[in-house]
Amino acid sequence: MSSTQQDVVIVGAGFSGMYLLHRLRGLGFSVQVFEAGPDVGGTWFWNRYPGARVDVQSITYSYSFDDALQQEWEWTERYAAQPELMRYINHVADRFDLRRDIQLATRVTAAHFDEAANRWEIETDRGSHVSAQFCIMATGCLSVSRLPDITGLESYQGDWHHTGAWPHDGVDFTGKSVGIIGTGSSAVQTITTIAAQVDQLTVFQRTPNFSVPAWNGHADHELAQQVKESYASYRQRARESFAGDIFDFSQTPAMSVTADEREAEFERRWGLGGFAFLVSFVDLVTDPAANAAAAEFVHRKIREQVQDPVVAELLCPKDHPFGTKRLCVDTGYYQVYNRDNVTLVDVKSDPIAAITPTGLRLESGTAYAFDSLILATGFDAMTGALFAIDIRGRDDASLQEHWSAGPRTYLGLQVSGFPNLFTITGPGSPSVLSNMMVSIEQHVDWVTDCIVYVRDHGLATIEAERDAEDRWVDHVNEVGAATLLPEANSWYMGANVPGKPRVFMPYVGGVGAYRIICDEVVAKGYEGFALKA
Ligand code: NA7
Repeated sequence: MSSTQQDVVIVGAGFSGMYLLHRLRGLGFSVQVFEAGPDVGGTWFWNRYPGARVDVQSITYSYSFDDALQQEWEWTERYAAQPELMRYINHVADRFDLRRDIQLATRVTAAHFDEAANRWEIETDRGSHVSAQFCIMATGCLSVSRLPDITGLESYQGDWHHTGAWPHDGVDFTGKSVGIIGTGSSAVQTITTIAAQVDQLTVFQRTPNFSVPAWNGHADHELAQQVKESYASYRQRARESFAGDIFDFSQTPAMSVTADEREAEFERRWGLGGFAFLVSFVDLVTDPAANAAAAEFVHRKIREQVQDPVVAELLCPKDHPFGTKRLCVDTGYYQVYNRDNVTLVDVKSDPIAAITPTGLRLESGTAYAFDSLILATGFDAMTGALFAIDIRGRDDASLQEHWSAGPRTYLGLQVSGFPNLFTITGPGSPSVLSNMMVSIEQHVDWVTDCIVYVRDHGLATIEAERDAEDRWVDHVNEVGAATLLPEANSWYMGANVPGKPRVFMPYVGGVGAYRIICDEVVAKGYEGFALKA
């Protein structure tokens, strides 16, 4: 049992934890990072399933904090694949000499606030104990993978893998029959990538998702050069935007233009690729008529691409409004179903009853056999990684109790009753609705400046006030309720985890507007936070 004193403990060495370490160390703080994985990278380390790729263009989905880094790094593809992201992450870790303060393969199990000492007492599964003034949860929003609540997995004789905890050395599916459960983003990327490799692929779909084309390809070096020449203003535009990305967010209501004009704009956006389609008009996720028009356009695209009309209909999402579950971004997903070796099975009308030694069985009794099973069944999003740690604040109260009816934060940054504890891209912040890199950098900068403020003013603690937290939670709910987003059974709503409170967790006010709010809070002397000497 080793015991040390630090200024700051950071939990997690993904994009957030790494940048936090870099900033805080540069400001003279002693910092210890704990990372559960055997290497840095967080979510990108684990999600190494076939075809794993970022859905935001890499010239935008990258660190902006160091100009030399962003000038020198060359992305090879428009949307970087996981191996390239890992090369980037490792390059950053080496370039900024981060590894010496990161203890790998060490899971933080508990973080308890000692009120008498105003310090966090942190325990790990390796028996180490650290006392720190500040504790920062850089634990990721999609970092706890979720196995489906289907019986019989332990009886399955083939090999099975969850996309979010993929074997480091990969899996060779050549010549194998493979079953995959799930049709979210991870499944869409996996299916598209392995379809040509496997002998037979059976896709078990409960809910079809809307997917738009990425039009991925080699990086456009001329464009990259242009961006680099004005990277500062490019990054600034992303920071001030709604989603932290550089695309033209339309201000036009969809129903204010003619049907032909609407069609032309949808078509143009479809051609641009990626999330640009989601903001073709200002009101796609607020006005039901606008939403229906977008859904109808995508349905038509699906029917055009899929030859078998029965399969095409099954692939058309009809049980939730367009854009209310995370939009998938694909490279030839729908066409995959034209292949002879790919079969789509609807497990909404005939649910999976059990996983069997050879495959799985549906409630109707229909059985499927396959050599390998892929579980693309998602994550306990946003709160899962925090609840995996026994976090206790004042009066020994646990975070889990405080959040029993859904997460409650002030600005997604702090929780009342938990002084000097911060969450990076926590619930109640734009996080998963945005380009995560922009939101991560904003939170890291805000938290770092806050810790400097506490130090420079000789303070002991900073803590969200209960009132401020209540008001923020109301605001997050109000903004969410003004959209169609709460209608879907999405992981944003906690709906994918049985028993999880049904609450719209991220803040949908936009990253630009949110940043202004956070900055104003600081300008008003950390309004809504109690500062104690
Ligand atoms: P998602 O988007 O949560 O997708 C999980 C999928 O697994 C989804 O299609 C689920 O269907 C399906 N699922 C889960 N449990 C079952 C059972 N029991 N039976 C059948 N199907 C099931 O996770 P992803 O990993 O794809 O993506 C997560 C995020 O990572 C993504 O949004 C991006 O932000 C990156 P359901 O919809 O619940 O009917």
